[in-house]
Amino acid sequence: MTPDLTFPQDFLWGAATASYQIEGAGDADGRSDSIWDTYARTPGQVLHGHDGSVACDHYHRYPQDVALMRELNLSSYRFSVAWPRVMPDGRTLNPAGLDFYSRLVDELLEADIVPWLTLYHWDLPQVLEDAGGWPERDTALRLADYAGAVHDALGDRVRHWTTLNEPWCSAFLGYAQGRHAPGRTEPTSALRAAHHLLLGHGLAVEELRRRDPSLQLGLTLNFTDTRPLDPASPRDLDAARRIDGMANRLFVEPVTLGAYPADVLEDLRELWPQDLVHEGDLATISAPIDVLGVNYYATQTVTAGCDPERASVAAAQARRHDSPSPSVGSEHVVTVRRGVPVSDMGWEISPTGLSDLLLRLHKDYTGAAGVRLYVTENGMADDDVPDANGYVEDPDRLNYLDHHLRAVHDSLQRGADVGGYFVWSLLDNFEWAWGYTKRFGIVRVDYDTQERIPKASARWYADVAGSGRIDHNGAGAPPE
Ligand code: PNW
Repeated sequence: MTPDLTFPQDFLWGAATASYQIEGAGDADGRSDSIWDTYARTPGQVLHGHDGSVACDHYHRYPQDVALMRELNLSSYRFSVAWPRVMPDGRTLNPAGLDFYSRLVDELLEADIVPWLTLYHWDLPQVLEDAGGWPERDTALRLADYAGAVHDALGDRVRHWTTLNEPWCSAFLGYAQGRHAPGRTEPTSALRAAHHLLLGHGLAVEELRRRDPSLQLGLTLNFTDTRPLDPASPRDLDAARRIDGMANRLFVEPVTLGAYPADVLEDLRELWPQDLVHEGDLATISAPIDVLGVNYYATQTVTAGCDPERASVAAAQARRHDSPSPSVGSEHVVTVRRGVPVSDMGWEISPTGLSDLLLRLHKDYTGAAGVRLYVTENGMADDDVPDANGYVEDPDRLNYLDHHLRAVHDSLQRGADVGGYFVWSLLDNFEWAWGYTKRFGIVRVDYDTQERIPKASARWYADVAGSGRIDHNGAGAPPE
């Protein structure tokens, strides 16, 4: 029999969402377009032409959604603020838009749920993209102003502030690969975007810290555990080093160590703009934080595609994806399928990747500085079929959550400082380029009626969140 796994008393049990993915109310109360409105309206970008104009209609249904969170025993809720609601022209405050978040925060506090606020989860006001977007340094300054304005309104009630969600996606999916808004395919602009996102994070931290030194501040990064296809091949080892460098270290190192990784700058030698980093930027980017948010979904296996067989895999993949690589400077590296179980996104499921990652981050980056790790996203897209009542049995998702929570517990026992876990996502929602075709929710949303129906995984998670422990209730064997 597997023993019960008990988590620390103060461990936060949460669920996460993001503004554009759930709110809808695209033009309510003075909101302007974000880059995702524009991108979704561009034919061929989002599957089936879906967009976020209605989504889960959370903007109007938030009291019901907070009641649901309470039923699920959540102790925290991670949400993001839509910049184009708060500053429709990118600069001037729109009190009507900001007020939505004030009402939401009050509702959460009333329900005894800790608000965990993210300032930027990808919905840049279109006007700021029209002025050049993240490749422009000024956008970083705008983020800091926006952070200050949101703090003026909510700082008396919100203690946990995340500046950015997954700047890797914003920079490289948005500006290099073009698979996310704003859909640009300009490798150098993507590098500029990456630096300015990080600079914006640092400036926002400074702005918030000035206002209230006691806030819990941080950012959320996405990490992919990256392995070489052939660990004996120097070229595959180099491929894994490069992808780990671009996806993981390019972001975590400037923030926690105050320097870009030297090997990555070397890989990017011909692309990295020499005028990009100004004196003092790295000091700003490495302004002390309290929290590092970790979004984790999958492992990936990479190869340099050197021998003919692998080169043909690479070519076939490139044809399938029909879009440039997000791995600027390492376009020759390809991800290969190992035949391990995958989610509905095709992402390789590996709970041990999460425990290894948390330990690595604690040891190499955050432990010594007393920065606490939180898993700010983890979850699984699953193509569940509802029964006649709309109820979904989702054993694969339930297993996924179970095994990843065990991995978190394991990392705690091995010394990592992990303060909480947020499942992605509370609700089925607008899954970016995939529209509504991928369902990550522990709660099913019927997009015709906007009815919310907790899935089996939500009931299971409510038990875990309520008791603070996982007991062995029939979940299957871990995939690895
Ligand atoms: C994250 N990739 O996105 C986001 O923070 C969420 O908004 C999103 O819904 C969730 O994960 C599930 O996708 C990612 O292609 C999107 O590597 C794409 C990638 C990674 C993360």
